[in-house]
Amino acid sequence: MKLGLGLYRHMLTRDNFRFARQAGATHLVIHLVDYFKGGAHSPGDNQPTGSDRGWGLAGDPNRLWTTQELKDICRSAAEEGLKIEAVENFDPAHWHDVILDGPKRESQMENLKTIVRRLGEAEIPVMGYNFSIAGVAGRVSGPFARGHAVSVGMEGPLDIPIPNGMVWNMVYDPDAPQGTLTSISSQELWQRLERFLGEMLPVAEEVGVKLALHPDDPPLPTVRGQPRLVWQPALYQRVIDLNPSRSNALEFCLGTLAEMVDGNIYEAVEQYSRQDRLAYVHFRNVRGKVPSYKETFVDDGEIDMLRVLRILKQNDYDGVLIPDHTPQMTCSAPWHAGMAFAMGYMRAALQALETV
Ligand SMILES: [Mn+2]
Repeated sequence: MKLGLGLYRHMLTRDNFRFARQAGATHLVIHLVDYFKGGAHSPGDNQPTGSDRGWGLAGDPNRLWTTQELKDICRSAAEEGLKIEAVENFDPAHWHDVILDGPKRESQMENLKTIVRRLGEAEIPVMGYNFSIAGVAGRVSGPFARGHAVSVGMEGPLDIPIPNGMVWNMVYDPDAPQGTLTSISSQELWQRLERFLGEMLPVAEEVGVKLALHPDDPPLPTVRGQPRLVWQPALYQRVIDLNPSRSNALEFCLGTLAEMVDGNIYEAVEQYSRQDRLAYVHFRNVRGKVPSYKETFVDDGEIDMLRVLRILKQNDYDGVLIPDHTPQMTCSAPWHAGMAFAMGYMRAALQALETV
């Protein structure tokens, strides 16, 4: 297994590449969506939480990430000894009507195919995505983790409707007419995913890219009045069964899976790693379950992370693990310190795994 680090868009700098390598990473997962543009939300060095209006403004609908831009990032990373394993998340500006089945769906499907082809050209093997109307909404931050470290969690469901012009917890049209999104059925949302996969996977396969679905975080049956897809561990199987393509893969988030009320995290790891469908793993820990849980330091939650690693090893998982989120540590570099702690833990755990 390989150690990686996730970096937000504004963190794609030489210094952060060096930080990642110094912490033992050989791989990076990069975010190209700017989650921190124009919103009332957490500081830029924490994961976004946002307000009822989401994290902030989506990107430029008319500007897709270019092959050159992707290759430049890969080259800068390679200069520091790192490989880009994945791009995590499409920009809502580029695919809102794919999720919403709106009038721009056809042209936005072309956007997504173009992006995946460009990843192929840059030799980035994975595109992570989260097929969700409400997105990662409804979480709060506070001094929830060990030693009053600032962390993220949920303290009750959020079902206020989503305003027009917003999807995936970001605003793509600030001038949308007043009003809110109509709720759709779970069946309708699954049909949209199936259609998306049916059109995308042949392209992804052709260019050697895996599409990796993140489960719904937080994993409730509805958030903001809209259905969710993967909100119990068993629902990941439904995604795999929708389309047999080897490019139909999972962005396997241990934290989100452990927040789910049904199932068992170790059985889920066994079930999905045995099928060789994990594109990469979000290796984080948590206490509690929806609608009341808190993210913890990696060694301090309810998941036995070493047991998870042993199962992954038994099933020959050879992909990348990244910390995903971690509590902020009290110092002048709260994000970096939190990540360095998680990376040190992961590095030690992987070394221990090799010696037993
Ligand atoms: Mn995750």
